[in-house]
Amino acid sequence: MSDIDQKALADKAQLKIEKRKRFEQVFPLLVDELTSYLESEQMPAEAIDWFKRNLDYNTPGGKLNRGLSVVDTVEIILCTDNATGNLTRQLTDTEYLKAAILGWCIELLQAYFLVADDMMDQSITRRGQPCWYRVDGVGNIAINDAFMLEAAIYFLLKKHFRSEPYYGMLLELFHDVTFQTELGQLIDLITAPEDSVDLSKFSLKKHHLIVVYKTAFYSFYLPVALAMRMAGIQDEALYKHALDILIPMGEYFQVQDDVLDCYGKPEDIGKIGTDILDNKCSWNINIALAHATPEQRAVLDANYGRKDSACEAKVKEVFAAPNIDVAGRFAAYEKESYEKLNALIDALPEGAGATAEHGGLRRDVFRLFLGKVYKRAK
Ligand code: GPP
Ligand code: MG
Ligand code: MG
Ligand code: MG
Repeated sequence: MSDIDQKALADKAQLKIEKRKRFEQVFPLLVDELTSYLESEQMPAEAIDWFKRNLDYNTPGGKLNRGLSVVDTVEIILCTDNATGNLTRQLTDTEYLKAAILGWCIELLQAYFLVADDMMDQSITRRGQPCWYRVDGVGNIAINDAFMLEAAIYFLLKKHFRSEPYYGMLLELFHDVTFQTELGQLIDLITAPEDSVDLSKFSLKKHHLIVVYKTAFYSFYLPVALAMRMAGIQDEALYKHALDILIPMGEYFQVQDDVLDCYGKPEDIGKIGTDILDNKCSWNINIALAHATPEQRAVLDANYGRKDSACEAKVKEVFAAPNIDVAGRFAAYEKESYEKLNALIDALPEGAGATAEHGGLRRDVFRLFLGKVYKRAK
C-alpha cells in the first residue's frame, strides 16, 4: 500500500472515531431529559437512579451501526448536490441533533429488544457484560425495564418532533417495525421449543421469514426510512426502493449473526452463543441439514437443542465435517451476498426524488451501510 493510501485509510478511521464520539455525546443529554421528567413527576430518587442505570447499562456500548446510519443517511440526502454528486455542506447543529436523536431512538428500540431477547434466549453476556436480567437485584424487573426503554422512544419523539409535519410518519415507522420485529421473534421462539426438538420443522425458507421480520426491518429499513422522513422525502416509491435493498441486507446481517453465534469469539462479539443449546432455526443448522449424511443427521437429531455443552460440541463437529463445512459455505454465501447487494445498489436510480433542498435517495446511503457490516467479526 502506498503512503498516500495509508494516509487516506488512517484519515477515514479517525473520521469514524470522531463521528462516533459526537454521536455518543448526545446520549447523556437525552438521559437528562428523561430523568428530569421523572423528577418533575416527583418520582422517588431510587426510581430515577434505577431508570438511569437501566438506560446507561443497556443503550450505549454496542456498535451503534443503526443509530449512526440515521445520521449518515440524513447527511448524504440533505448535503449532496444532485448535479455533481458531491457533499457540498455539513449538517447544521440543529439538523445534526435531530438526526442523532432519531438514531438514539433506534438504539433505545434495540436496547428494549435485547433486554427482552436475552431473557427469552437465556443468554449469559451481552456487549461483554452480564445480560441485564442477570445483574444482581434485577431479575424479572428487567421486563419492566425493557418496556421503559421502549417508552423512552416515544417520550423523546414527542419532545423533539411533535411540531414537525413528519411526526406522524415517525410514530408509524416505529410502531410498524416494532410489530414486525415481534412477529419475527414469535416465529423464532415457537420454531425453537425447549422441550421438543424436531429438526424437520426447520428450513431455509422458515429461516428467511424469521430473520427478515426479527432483524431486517428494525435494523436496516428503519434507520434509512427515518432519515428519509426527516430529510423530507415523500415519494412512497422511494421507500419501496429502499426496502428492496435493505431487507436483503438485513437478511445477510442476521446470517452473519447466526454464524458468529457459533464461530465468533466472545471477546469480539461480546456475547456467548446459545443457538445450538436453544434449538434455534439458525442458518448454520439449515446448511448442515441440507448436506448431512443419514449418520450425521442422526447425530444432529440426538444432540441439537439439548442444554448440554457436550451435545453442543458434537453438533459443532458435524458443522465442521468436510462435506458440510458451515464456515466455508458461509464464506461463499458472504461473497455472493455482497455482489448481489452491490448490484441492487447500482440499479438504484441515483438521486431519485432530488429537489432544490436535498439530493434525493442516493446509492451512497446503501454503500455506507453495507460497508459497516460487510465481513464483520463482531
Ligand atoms: C436477534 O435475534 C433479534 C432480536 C434481538 C429481536 C428481538 C425481538 C424482540 C421483540 C424481543 P438473536 O437472538 O439472534 O440476537 P442475539 O444473537 O444478539 O441474541
Ligand atoms: Mg438472542
Ligand atoms: Mg433471540
Ligand atoms: Mg443471534
